[in-house]
Amino acid sequence: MIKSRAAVAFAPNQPLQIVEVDVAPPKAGEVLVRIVATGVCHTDAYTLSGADSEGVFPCILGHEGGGIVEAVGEGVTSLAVGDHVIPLYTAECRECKFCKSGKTNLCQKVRATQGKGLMPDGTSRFSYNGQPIYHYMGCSTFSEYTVLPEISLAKIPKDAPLEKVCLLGCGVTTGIGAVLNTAKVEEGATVAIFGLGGIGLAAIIGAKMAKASRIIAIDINPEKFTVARELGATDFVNPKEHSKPIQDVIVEMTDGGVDYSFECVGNVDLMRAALECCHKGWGESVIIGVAPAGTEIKTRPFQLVTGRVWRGSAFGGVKGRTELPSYVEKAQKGEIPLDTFITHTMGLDDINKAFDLMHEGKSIRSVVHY
Ligand code: NAD
Ligand code: AHE
Ligand code: ZN
Ligand code: ZN
Repeated sequence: MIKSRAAVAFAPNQPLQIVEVDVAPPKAGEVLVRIVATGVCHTDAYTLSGADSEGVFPCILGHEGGGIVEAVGEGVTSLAVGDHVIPLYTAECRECKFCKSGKTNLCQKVRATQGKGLMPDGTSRFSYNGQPIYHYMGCSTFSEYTVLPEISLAKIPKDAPLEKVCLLGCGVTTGIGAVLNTAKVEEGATVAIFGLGGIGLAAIIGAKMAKASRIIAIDINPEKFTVARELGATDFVNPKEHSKPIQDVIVEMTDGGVDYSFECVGNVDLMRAALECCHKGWGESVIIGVAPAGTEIKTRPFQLVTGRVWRGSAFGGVKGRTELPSYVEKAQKGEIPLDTFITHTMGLDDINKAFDLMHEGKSIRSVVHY
């Protein structure tokens, strides 16, 4: 057992408590990682709010980290002590039906236990005062030390700054990947992006990389438009400034609708708007936002009959162990401006501030340094 400082979510809707937890050594196929830095994603806030059907408490949240391998369990071959890694909430075993399909990044090897807040053997490596604490999304990066399956870690070059490339563990990769892998936006296409947080702004980068001709940035917080413009958005729409449905506004702006749209908020009404602002015959809408348990999407089936397509994207369709190193390389070359996303940094003791800033609409990403 080692001691680790961690921000524990003891119950939904309560501030995280910074305590010293016990971390058990990695079992076979597992790796102990010292987290150097972690971003705070809206999904952490979503689970903390109690709206996540898979949310279990007490748990250690966090899934956007960067760290260094501290110890490896029996049989671990692809990683060694000292390697730099990014935890993956979407594992890549390379041998399950999903990994072998060539059609998805959604490896299922450890997904069932991960969704229950447990390691693949059905137990937790974390405890506090002798009581087990649940893992989260297979990552739990809000603990200085965490244990993950070997297949849930992407090895990255040692010269990549962990306090920046941690953002590639979720938000930035998700937004870029949704545009390039899921939608496969082509040169000259028109794109609408709903929600300009870490995910939506990264989707703008993806759209720019794909050479989209028009990138329409939509948010109810106009303060987000400055960075959106910096990253390449061409048009800016605040739904609060329009009396008609926002899909109608976008359809009028684009001679019938956009080629691609991305919902990066997690609001089912906005998901409908994002679908319905797509062009008849071919427009495709990608749902990235995570909506609360119990909510459902709706539209007239006619929208789909007349050629619009509704898709979803998890972690941008990216296979983490294989593809994440190339994202790190792009960030290293300056092709992915991670600094633009990091509006705040703080120590673990101040992690609750990161949630406040997110809810107040003041941050893009807060990065916690251990
Ligand atoms: P964020 O809080 O940083 O950003 C959300 C943005 O949406 C804010 O700028 C906010 O002002 C805007 N917004 C809120 N309501 C709006 C509305 N009605 N119309 C337009 N804009 C609105 O969040 P984030 O970290 O960027 O995450 C966005 C969503 O993506 C969340 O639901 C998160 O859970 C989800 N997510 C999904 C994946 C995935 O793999 N599918 C990965 C990461 C995050
Ligand atoms: N437990 C949640 C699942 C939410 C969800 O869809 N998560 C995304 C990643 S969000 C990262 O910020 C995802 O990868 N989904 C695919 C998967 O296998 O979970 C709920 O709502 O039930
Ligand atoms: Zn996330
Ligand atoms: Zn797999």
